[in-house]
Amino acid sequence: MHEAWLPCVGDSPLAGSPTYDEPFSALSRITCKWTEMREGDSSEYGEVPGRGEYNPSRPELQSEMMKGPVFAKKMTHILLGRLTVSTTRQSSAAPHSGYTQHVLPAMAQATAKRQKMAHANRESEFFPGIGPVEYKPSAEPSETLVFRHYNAQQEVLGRTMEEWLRFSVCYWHSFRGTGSDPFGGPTIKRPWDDGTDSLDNAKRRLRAAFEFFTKLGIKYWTFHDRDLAPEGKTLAETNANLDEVVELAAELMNKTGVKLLWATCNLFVHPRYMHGAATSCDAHVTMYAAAQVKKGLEVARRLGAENFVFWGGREGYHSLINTDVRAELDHLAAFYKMVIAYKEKIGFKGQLLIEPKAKEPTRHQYDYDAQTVMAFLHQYGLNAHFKLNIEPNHTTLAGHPYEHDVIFSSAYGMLGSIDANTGSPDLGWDTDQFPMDVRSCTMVMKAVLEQDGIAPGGLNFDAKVRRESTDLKDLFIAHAAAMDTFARGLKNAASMISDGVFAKSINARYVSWKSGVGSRIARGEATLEECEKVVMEHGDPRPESGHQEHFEAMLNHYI
Ligand code: XLS
Ligand code: NI
Ligand code: NI
Repeated sequence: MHEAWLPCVGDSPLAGSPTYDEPFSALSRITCKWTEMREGDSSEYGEVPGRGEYNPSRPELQSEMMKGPVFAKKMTHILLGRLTVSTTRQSSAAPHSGYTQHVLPAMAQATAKRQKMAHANRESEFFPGIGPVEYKPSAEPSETLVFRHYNAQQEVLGRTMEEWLRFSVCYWHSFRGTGSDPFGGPTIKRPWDDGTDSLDNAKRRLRAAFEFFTKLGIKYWTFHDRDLAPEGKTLAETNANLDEVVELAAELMNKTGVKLLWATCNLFVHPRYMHGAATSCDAHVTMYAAAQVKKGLEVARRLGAENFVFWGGREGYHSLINTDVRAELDHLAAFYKMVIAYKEKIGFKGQLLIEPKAKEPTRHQYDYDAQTVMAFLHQYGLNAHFKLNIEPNHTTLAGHPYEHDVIFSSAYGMLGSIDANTGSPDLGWDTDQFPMDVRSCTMVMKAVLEQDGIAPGGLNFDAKVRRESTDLKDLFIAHAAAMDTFARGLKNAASMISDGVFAKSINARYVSWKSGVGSRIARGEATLEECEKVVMEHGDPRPESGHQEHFEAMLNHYI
C-alpha cells in the first residue's frame, strides 16, 4: 500500500484515465482510494501510478468524482486528494520490488511532462469550469458571472458595443497581484503561479492570462515591461528575459486575436528609481530609465501596441527643501523629446499617453491632473505628440469629481484612453477598485460618445479584486460586472445624447454667446469699450437660474 497527494482537477486521475502502465505489467489489479481532500497548488501535481479503480471514500463526493471532469469543473482551486494505492501481484510474476523506488520518482518526472502536455494540448486548463461569460439579460440577481447589458455585437449609435468600449485587462493587477498590502502579505494564490521569478512561471502565467481574456471576451490587454519577465543581473540579461516572454506573447496574441492596447515601462519599483526616473537627481538613473524605455518602445512596436503610456511613478517630490523643481521638470521634458525621437526613428505608430496622478507614491506628483499635464505639454512644446490616459481614481485623489479629468481632457481633444477604475471617495488613496457605479460610467461614456469614441485608446481595467476576494471566480465576476456597468453607461449616455434634452438645456444657458457682442467676445473680436457700451445701454444683467436640480433630476431619469 502506498500513499501520495495528487491533484483532483483538470486532467487529473479523477478526470481521465491513468496512463502509466509500467512497471505495473506484473500487477493484476490496482485499487486507488481517495481518502481526504485538501487545497494544494499546481507544483504538487503528480502522475497517476497505473490503471486503477477509484473508490472515493467520501460518499458525498463519490458520484461526482467518478464523473471526473464534472467534478473538476466545480472547483476553482486545485484540490489534492490523498491517494492510497493497493496492488495485487499476479501469481506467476516475479516479485515486484520497483514500486517505491521507481514509481514515486516517476511521479515527479511525470509532473513536468504532464504540465507540458497539458499546456500544449488543452484549451482550458487554468480556469476549469469557468466561462466563457455569456450575454444573458434575463439572469437572476444572484447570477453575476454573466453579462446582462454587455452584448459585444449590439449596435449603439451606429457602432457595436465592442467598438465603443474597447475593454482591456491589465496584467499587473489581474496576473501579478497577490493581495499584499503594507500591513499584510499575499492572500491571493493562483494555481498556475509557483511564486518564483522563473521564466517558466512567467510563461505559464501568460498562458493563463490569455485563457482569461478569451473566456471573458476582452480583446485588449496592457502591461508594464517588468510584469512580463523578471529583471536579470544586467540590463542585457533583463532585455533577453523580456524578449523570450514577448515572443510567447506574440504567439498567443496571434492565436487568440487579443491585441495590445498599450505597454508601459515600470520606472518606479526598482530601488534605483527611488528619487524618480526622468526627474531623478542622478543623471545616470535617468539614463537607465531611457535605456529601459528604448527597449519598451521596441517591444511595443513588436507587439503592435496601439498606445504607449507614461505614468510618472516616482516623478514628483517629497520635500521642496531638497528639490530643484524647475530642473526636474526640464529634465522630464528633455526625456520625452528623446522618446519622440526614438519612436519616430523605429517607426512605432502608437499614440503616446501621459497618465496624471495627484499623489502617491510621492507627496506631490508632477503630473497632478489633466490640466497640469496639458499645461506642461504646452510649456515644453510637446502637446502634438501626447494625449492623456485618464484614471478616475487619480482624478478623485486630486480632489475632483470622478469624471472631471475625462471631461477636461476631452474638451481639449486630449482624451486618449481611460484606466477604468474607481476609488472609495471616503479614502485618500488609490484603491483601484472595479468601476461599478452606473452614474459615473454614464458620465464617462457621455464624454466618450461626444468625442466620437476613444480609439486608439480604450477602457483598461486598471483595477484589482480586493485582497479578500481570493477565488478565481471573483476575478471573472469583477471584470464582467464592470463591463456590464460600462455597457449600461454607454446605453444611458446614448439615450441622453439622442434625446437631446441635455444639449438643449445647456445651449439655452449659453444663448447670449451666440449673437451680438457675446459672439464677438467668443471669437476674440470684441473690445473692452464695446462691452462697456452694452452695459451702459442695457444696464445690469438679469440673473438667470442655473437649474442644477433640474439637470440632476434629468440625469436620474437615464440611470
Ligand atoms: C498607478 C497607475 C499605474 C499606471 C501604469 O497608480 O495607475 O498602474 O496605469 O503604470
Ligand atoms: Ni493607471
Ligand atoms: Ni492607479
